[in-house]
Amino acid sequence: MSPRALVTGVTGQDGAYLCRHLLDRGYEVYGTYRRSASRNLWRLEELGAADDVQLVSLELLELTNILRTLEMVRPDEVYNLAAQSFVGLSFEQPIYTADVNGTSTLRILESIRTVLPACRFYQASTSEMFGKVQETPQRETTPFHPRSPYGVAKVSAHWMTVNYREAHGLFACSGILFNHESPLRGTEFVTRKVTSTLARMHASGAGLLELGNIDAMRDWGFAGDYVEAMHAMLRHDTADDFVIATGEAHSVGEVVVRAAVCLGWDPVWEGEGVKRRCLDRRTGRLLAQVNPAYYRPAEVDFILGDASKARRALGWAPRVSFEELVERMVRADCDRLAAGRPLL
Ligand code: NDP
Ligand code: GDR
Repeated sequence: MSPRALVTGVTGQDGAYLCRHLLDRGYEVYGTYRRSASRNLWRLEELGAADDVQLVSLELLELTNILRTLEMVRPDEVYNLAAQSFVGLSFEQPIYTADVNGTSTLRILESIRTVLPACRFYQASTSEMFGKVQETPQRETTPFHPRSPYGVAKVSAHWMTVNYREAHGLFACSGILFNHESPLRGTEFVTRKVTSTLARMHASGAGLLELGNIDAMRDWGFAGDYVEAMHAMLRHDTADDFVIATGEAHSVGEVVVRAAVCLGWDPVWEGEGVKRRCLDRRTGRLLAQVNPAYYRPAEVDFILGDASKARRALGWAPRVSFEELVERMVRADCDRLAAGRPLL
């Protein structure tokens, strides 16, 4: 019999890549979506997985929805990817974010304990838990200091996952993933905001990219590589927590430069502080500028992960470089525009 997986947040970036990965390995895949939101299946469609995933409507805030879904699907593995995942928005909607990202993980763990205690559980934890970093690079033992309601909620979900493993013996893993991007990334996140805006500016000859903190440094990998690590954690002989990262950091300003180069521009950042602007040296065209409206009330300045435990125990390593990642994203946005498709 095929193994059966339940993936929450199947309409998101990681949900789509993980479903593709599991389907390719013979899994029967059930994906949850919110009935209250429009059913945006474009990511699953781009990966050719929309017809093969069995969709189940599930609201994470409703305990009985979770219990009923577990009883109906009876999965061998649950991947909890659903979340209010935009850090910036969590400052505006902290209570909702705490409930969806924090307490909902507890709802799922408690439901698994009650209905299906042998089921394996993956929690989508994050480098945002390190926030104001206590050491560099960050590893599984680095203390947390989250800098946003999003990060605080994810710390709570992480410790609940550890607690259900220790207290109730659940096979529960927490994957501490650093930023991972792809052509399927939402346009509210900075990498895709850069590639979609610059691609549109390139095609139309008009427009301007406005950004907040261009000095923020992130350890950026490719989402397709990272979902392989999620699966490997649940296939490992013991439940554990793992940092997943590339070990290389780049600034937001570098993402702009790399994307602009892919589009044939010769970009350079100039000026100071909020007056910083990125120009095309050849034509003098203004490509990007800083707009303090995009600054966050508290920022994560620099994060860098050490994934050596995952490399040793799971045999996992990233394959796509930063340069190739940005290039793939720019190319995908240009192709969508050329085909007259919207940049979703
Ligand atoms: P996305 O924002 O692309 O996807 C989030 C998913 O969660 C969407 O399917 C969304 O549904 C769903 N969702 C949101 N709120 C609810 C709710 N109340 N009930 C049910 N479903 C809901 O995120 P990613 O795919 O990028 O990330 C996946 C997970 O990994 C998230 O938990 C994120 O916090 C975490 N993470 C992501 C990293 C990254 O760099 N991408 C790094 C580390 C952790 P809808 O489409 O209806 O909005
Ligand atoms: P992050 O990703 O907060 O790291 O969370 P995001 O792409 O939103 O921001 C990265 C950095 O870029 C700076 N920045 C901007 N960010 C956005 N979105 N828009 C801008 O205009 C802009 N200008 C500068 C931000 O201040 C920040 O420093 C992502 C999410 O996927 C989380 O769910 C996940 O947990 C973490 O990555 C790891």
